[in-house]
Amino acid sequence: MSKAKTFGEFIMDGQAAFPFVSGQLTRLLTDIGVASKIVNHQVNRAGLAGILGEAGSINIQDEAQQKLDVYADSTFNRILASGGSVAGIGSEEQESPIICGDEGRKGKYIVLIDPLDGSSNVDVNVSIGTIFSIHRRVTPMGEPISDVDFLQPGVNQIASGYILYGSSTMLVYTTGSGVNGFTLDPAVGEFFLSHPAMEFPERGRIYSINDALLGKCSLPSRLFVDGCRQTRGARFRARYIGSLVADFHRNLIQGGIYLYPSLAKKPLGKLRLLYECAPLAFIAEQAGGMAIDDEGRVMDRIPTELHERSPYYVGNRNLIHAFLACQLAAKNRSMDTLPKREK
Ligand code: AHM
Ligand code: MG
Repeated sequence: MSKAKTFGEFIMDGQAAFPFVSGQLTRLLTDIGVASKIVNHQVNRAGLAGILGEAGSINIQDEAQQKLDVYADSTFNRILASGGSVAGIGSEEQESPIICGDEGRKGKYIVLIDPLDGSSNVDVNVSIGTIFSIHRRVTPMGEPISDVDFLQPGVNQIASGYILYGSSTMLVYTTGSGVNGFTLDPAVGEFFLSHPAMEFPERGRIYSINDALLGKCSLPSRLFVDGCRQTRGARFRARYIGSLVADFHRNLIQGGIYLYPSLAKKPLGKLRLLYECAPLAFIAEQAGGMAIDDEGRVMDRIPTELHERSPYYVGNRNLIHAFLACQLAAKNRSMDTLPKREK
C-alpha cells in the first residue's frame, strides 16, 4: 500500500507543477508547518508545562493575553522572520507589524497571522487554532516595506490556511487551486495528506452563532436564526464552540454557516479582517463556499488598518444565500419604517 503524501512532498510537487513559482513560497509554507508542530507540542502539554492561564499582559485588541498566545506568537514570528522569504509579519497579538531583515527589503512575502485563535478556550482543553494569510509584497524588492504591503484585499492572497489543534492536529491550506487538509501523525512528527480536495457538502444544516449576542445583533442575523429555528423538516442544528477555526472546520466538513454579526455597541463585530475573516474567506471560496460581511464579498474589502474588524458570515453557499435574503428583508423592513417622504 502506498503511503500518504507528506505536507512537504505535497508542496514540493505543487511547486514542480508551476516552475515559475520560486522556492520561497515552498520554504515559507514549510516554515509554517514547522512552527505549528512546535506550538502543537506546547498546546498538548500545556497543563503539565505550567503555561496555562493569563500572561498578565493585554494585547492590542484590549484582551488579556494567555501564556500560550504569547508563546505561539513568538514561535511563529521567530521562525517566519528567520526564513528569509518574509518581509513583514502582521500579528493579531502585536500592535505594529514586525519588519524583517533590512527594513523588509529582501523578503518577497507578507504574512498576516492569528497565532492562537480562540485562546480563551485553552484552559478548558477545547480546540484552538492558528490562522495565516500570505500576500506578495506590493513595494518593489529592495525597497523598505510600508503600510500598502499589509493593507491588501483578500483577493490578493496567494495562500492562506489554518492549523486546528483538536482531537487530532490538522493543517488545512489553499494556494488558490483547491483546499487540502493534512493530519499530524504525532508518532512520526509529519503532516500527512488526509483530506484531499476539501469541499463544503452540497447543503449545510448547521448554524454557528453566539446565542447570547442575538438580542444585541443586527436584524439580518436575528431573522436568519428565527428562520432556522422555525423551518420544519430541515433539521437545522445549532453548534457553537466559540473557537473560530474549530467551528469553521466542522462546518466545512459537515456543512454549515458561521456568523459573527455587527452588534449595537460594536458595529464591526469582533473578528479581525486580516487575520481571521479574509484567510478563511479564501479557504471557503476555494472549497465552494462563500464569505460576506454587511456590504458584500469579504475578499473584495480593502483594509484601511491592520487590526480592522468586520462582521462575518461564512460557510455553505445555500446558507449564505439564505442569509443574503435576510439582509434584503431587513433592508426592506427598515425602509418601511422610514417616514413616507424620506423613502
Ligand atoms: P480571539 O482571536 O481573541 O481568540 O477571538 C476570536 C474568537 C473566535 O475564535 C471565536 O469564534 C470568537 O472569538 C468567540 O467570541 P464570543 O465569545 O464573543 O462568542
Ligand atoms: Mg483570533
